Amino acid sequence: MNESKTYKNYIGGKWVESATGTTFNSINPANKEEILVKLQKSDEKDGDMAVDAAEDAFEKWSSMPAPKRGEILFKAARILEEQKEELAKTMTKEMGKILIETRGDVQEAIDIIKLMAGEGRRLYGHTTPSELPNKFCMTINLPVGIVALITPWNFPMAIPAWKIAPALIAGNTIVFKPASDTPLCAIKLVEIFEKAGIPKGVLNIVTGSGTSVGMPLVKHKKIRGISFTGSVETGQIITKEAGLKRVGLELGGKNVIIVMDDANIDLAVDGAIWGGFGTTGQRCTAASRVVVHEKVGDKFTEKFVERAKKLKVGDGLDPETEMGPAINESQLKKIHKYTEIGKEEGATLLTGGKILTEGKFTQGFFYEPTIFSDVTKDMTIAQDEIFGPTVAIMAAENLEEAIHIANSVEYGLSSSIYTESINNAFKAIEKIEAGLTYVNSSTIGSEVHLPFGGVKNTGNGTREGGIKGIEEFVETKTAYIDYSGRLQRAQIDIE
Ligand code: UN1
Repeated sequence: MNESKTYKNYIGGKWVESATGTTFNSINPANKEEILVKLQKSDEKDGDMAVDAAEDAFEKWSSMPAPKRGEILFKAARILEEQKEELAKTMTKEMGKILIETRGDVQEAIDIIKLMAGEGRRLYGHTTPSELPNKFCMTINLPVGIVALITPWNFPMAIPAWKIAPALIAGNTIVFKPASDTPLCAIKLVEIFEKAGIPKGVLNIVTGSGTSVGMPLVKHKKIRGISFTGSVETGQIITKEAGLKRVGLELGGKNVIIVMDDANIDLAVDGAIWGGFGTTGQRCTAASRVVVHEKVGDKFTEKFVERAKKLKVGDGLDPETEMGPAINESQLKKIHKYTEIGKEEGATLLTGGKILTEGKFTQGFFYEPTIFSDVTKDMTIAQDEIFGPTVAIMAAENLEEAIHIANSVEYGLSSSIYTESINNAFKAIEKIEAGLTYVNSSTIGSEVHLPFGGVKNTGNGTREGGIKGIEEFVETKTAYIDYSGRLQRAQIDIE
């Protein structure tokens, strides 16, 4: 990779420098000395320019038949497929997660783009009988307008694609503001859409911080919709600042795995390792709590800790590595702060709990896979989203208590239960307060054609993925067509 390369914003079909004339670095979290590229440090003016470009492009794009828009999406998916390996490597360098996971991230982007491309031939509205004769009633889906998409660093291509693809197929034009930790992946995605033939101004990207460029977009009068994935705090600010714009939020999680006494313990351990330490625990769907039936607590804990101790931490590009670094220094410090809090509050640290600083770890943001036991539901480590490789084990006497613990948090994104009992499984599906419940698999690994999102403080009710994922980006128009040739008054001329 060319280390000195500077990437520009993409506005109105042109790669342009920021009005600020300044740049920032994207670095490798496995080696902070390695500057990957430089990006534009944009501000409000750049955002305004991007909004104007999106406005200019709107009429033409929204008038293009949706199946035709779909063709461009299909082409983008094909280019992504061709470049999958290269993109995965770039992503591992920029974000840190291991190669099999970054390949999965690119694949998730491919899948959602294909799904939404196909939606171009559906975008179903509905028809329904009228209460009056010779009258036809239907709904159609129209675009919201210019939308701002603000995305996180943990899924640098998949999450932007979850938002870009449905927004495009529905006929919206976009200003995309990616996370400052992974702007290169975002630029690569936009380059692919450019190659696929997206008309100028339809998809614009501005890189820079949330405060300098994200927030002005949130407040911008011409923006009609905002889709944001990130922290609860930022989600709350967006809700306040967005006024009456349509807002889609996908915020934090404090996801639980329940392990029942009849569970296949080895399978549950596999799930807890994958859910707790995959992506270094930096997923909103990470399994940061495991509630174990007291009858199998010791057995599960022993096996889980043994496996966690063996996990190979390192640079995600090394095929031997099983867990990469944290994204940046402040995240690393935050993870460690929670270890200190866990100890202070009386939880038992079973393994991990240290920042790795020796040898190959000196240049990166590495942390040990960390497990606490004797955690009670009100402890800070059982409540707060840590976004790191830290798992809290809690004990429960029975399913009712396990579900009560599961629901004792402000979040409600993902959840899982390991059990061989169909009764336990269905009770958990019904009673756990979460947008997703997995049975006999971990809390992570949603598929793009099903809805994704959560309850409580995890969001505001919108869902991404699947057919529901389009709802965030369409306005429903209701149309009545009266072919009676006379005045027919609803509710009045009904005899
Ligand atoms: C996220 O962490 O924000 O199910 C999304 C999963 C992934 C998506 C995670 N497909 O874990």
